[in-house]
Amino acid sequence: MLIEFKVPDMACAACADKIVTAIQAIAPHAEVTADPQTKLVVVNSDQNLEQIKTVVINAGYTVLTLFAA
Ligand SMILES: [Cu+2]
Repeated sequence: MLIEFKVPDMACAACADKIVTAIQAIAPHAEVTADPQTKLVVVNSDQNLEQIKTVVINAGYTVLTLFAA
């Protein structure tokens, strides 16, 4: 499943790393890209959308879901 969402408060590379690490903690095999410039996070994983959202929120960020398929 490909999930794309915006994280408007992802300000820098450290934020991006934190988000990627948080997602990979529950989905070790997920392909995750996080771009602080565009604020876009793309996750390719079998992990449930709500669980991915929850870990990003728990890491201290805001999640705006754009697309999941
Ligand atoms: Cu940052």
